Parts: sequence; C-alpha cells; structure tokens
Amino acid sequence: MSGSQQHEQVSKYLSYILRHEPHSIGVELDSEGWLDIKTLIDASAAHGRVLDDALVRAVVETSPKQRFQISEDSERIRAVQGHSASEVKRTFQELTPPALLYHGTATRFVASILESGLRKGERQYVHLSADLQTAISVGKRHGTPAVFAVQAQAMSAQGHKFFLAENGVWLADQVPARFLSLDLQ
Ligand code: HQG
Repeated sequence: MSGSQQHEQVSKYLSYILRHEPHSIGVELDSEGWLDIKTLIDASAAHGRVLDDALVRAVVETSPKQRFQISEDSERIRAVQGHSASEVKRTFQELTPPALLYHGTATRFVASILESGLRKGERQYVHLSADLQTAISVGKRHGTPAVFAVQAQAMSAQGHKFFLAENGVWLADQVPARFLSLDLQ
C-alpha cells in the first residue's frame, strides 16, 4: 500500500471513530469532540487497529479537507465537523454567509430535496460548500453528482443561522426548498 493510500485509510477510520462511532472502540468524545490521542491509539490497538502517534499526526496535517484538529496542548484530536455522535455538541462560529453557497448531492436525491428541502439526516447539520468544485466532489461520493445553489444570505436575512467550521465547511440546521435552485452549470 502506498503512503497516501495508508493515509486515506487512516483518515476514513478516524472519521468513523471521531464523527460517528467512538463507542465501537469503547471511548467517549467530549462535547467539543475531543479525544486524547493516546487513548485513541490504545483503544484502537485493543480492537485490532494499529496506529501510532506519528501516523495520526501526519494524517491530520496532510488531510486535504482539514477534517481533523489537534488541540493546543497537542494531546487531543477531534473531527472538525460532520458529527453524528450525540455526545458531541460543538460550538461553531455563527456568521452571515455569502450570497450563495452550494450543496453537492446525487441526482437520485434531487426530486426529494426539491420537495422537502435539505435535511441533515444522520449528521447534526446540513453541510454546504463555498465553492462549486467542492460541492461537485461531495456529490460524487453519492453517485452522479447534482449541485444545488443555496440563497444563503436571503435565508440568513429571514433568521436562519449559519455556522462556519474551521475547515471552511458551512453548516445550517436545514435548507427549506424555497432557497434552493438546481445549479445547471
Ligand atoms: C442528501 C463530506 C433526500 C444529501 C463532505 C446528501 C461534507 C437528501 C445525503 C460532509 C435530503 C446525506 C457531509 C432530502 C439531504 N431528501 N436526500 N430531503 N436532504 N439529502 O454524507 O452533505 O469528505 O450525510 O444531499 O465534504 O454529502 O467526509 O452529507 O447527499 O462536508 O470529510 O442526503 O461530508 O466530508 O449525506 O456530506 P451525508 P454530505 P468528508
């Protein structure tokens, strides 16, 4: 396996543990999503996943989407956004968004989204991108991509809150269908 393949595999594993299923290795995240790195490594080893400190830190540093953060004291790790684990209730910076944000999805979800708006599903927020290219790549994860433009500033003016995660991902509770239009590029 190449170094970058190994990093991708570890990144997926860290996303699984730090966003969704910490209990699968018997650990708990704090409300800001942090987990002690040594605890992560020990608990992972006890469940058959061998990691080491340098590898974990290298994956954090090289993550193209800056999915993870290391704490200031250098001892803890967290996923920046994307959580479904209910013990995590991260505080994010609330900001007025740009006029337009984008949401990438798959074509098979388009009719349902046009009908009921964007819903957060398993995650704690709907995830929005500041640029079209990122939205297209998010959409490709699910199938043939389709991109919605979100009238974010109009939504904000009507009282909907927007949060900006440290890695540039925008978050909202939901997006009602009236603020969405299919971006036909
Ligand atoms: C869709 C990635 C039917 C929604 C990305 C999406 C992101 C609906 C799927 C982050 C719907 C949920 C999150 C409705 C929404 N009817 N389908 N009413 N409302 N959906 O994975 O946004 O690479 O939970 O369009 O960059 O794809 O993992 O959310 O297709 O920031 O770091 O339901 O994950 O980051 O899928 O991705 P997800 P997402 P990472």
